[in-house]
Amino acid sequence: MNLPWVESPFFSDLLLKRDLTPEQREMVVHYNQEGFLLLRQHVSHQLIDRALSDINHEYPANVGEQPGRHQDLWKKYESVRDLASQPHILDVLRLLYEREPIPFQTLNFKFGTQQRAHSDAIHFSSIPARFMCGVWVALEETTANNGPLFYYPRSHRQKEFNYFDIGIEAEENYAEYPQYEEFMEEFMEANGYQRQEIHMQKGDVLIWSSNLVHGGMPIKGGNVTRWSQVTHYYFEGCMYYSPRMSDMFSNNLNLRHVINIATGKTVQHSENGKPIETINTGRFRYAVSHNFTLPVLLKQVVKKVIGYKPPF
Ligand SMILES: O=C(O)CCC(=O)C(=O)O
Ligand SMILES: [Fe+2]
Repeated sequence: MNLPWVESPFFSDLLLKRDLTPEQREMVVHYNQEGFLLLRQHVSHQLIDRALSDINHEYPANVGEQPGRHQDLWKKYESVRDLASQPHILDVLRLLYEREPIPFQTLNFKFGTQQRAHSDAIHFSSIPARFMCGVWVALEETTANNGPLFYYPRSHRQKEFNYFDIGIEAEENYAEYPQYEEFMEEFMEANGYQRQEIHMQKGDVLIWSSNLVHGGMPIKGGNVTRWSQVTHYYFEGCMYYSPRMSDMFSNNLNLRHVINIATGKTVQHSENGKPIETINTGRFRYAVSHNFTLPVLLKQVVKKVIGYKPPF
């Protein structure tokens, strides 16, 4: 199957063919079954303190004030980059996905996000599917008070729902997003998934698979911080796109410009390892097959951009 082996319906057979330590076996089985993996004390407190002192001034004093969230601070701070490319975490991801991991986006939060249930697969998907995951690092302890993470164990096995599935149109802003969140909440409830809240210590790491439904609990404790970093990862050898902004009906994918945080280099889209050229036409970045010629390329662009199919 063209899927990560930990997501394969043939996982049990594949597991027999792997030469793993008991600890590795436990990790991959848990990830396969539950869709997440908790690694306790996997990031040094020294690195976390360095990151906190770098980014502290980027945030307002109080919960609710903006900006509560910063995307891609890795471009500015080496400590954020280091958190996103921890060798030991990369090794665990290689074990789980058997492809080279690509950290491509960081989000740093001072306060709990209180985000409603969602799967990251609405924002980031790949072809072949599911070569994506989130890695959440606790930069301080999370408790019932400061808006800890929650997830629905085993929800990763569900279909990757997109806007088309629930009858709303692709969009660049977030106007329709609450409809998607409502759908996900209702779907979890109607299908018997149980929400679990997780409390973590500074230095603990949670890996969630691309389609695990998760979010942030309400902040109950008033003006309390919840410093955290999420890094989103892709894996080599895929096409990378954003379902939320793609027209899934006509298969017009909003391809992403992916930069590998660990190397600073742009990542080549590819079809099972064969390079795919892409053309940025504004809203959509079109894919052109790996064996294209100039006329084929022109034809594709003309057809996609003005909807006219040239007779050559
Ligand atoms: O930190 C949180 O509360 C949730 C973050 C999240 O869902 C994400 O970054 O994908
Ligand atoms: Fe998320």
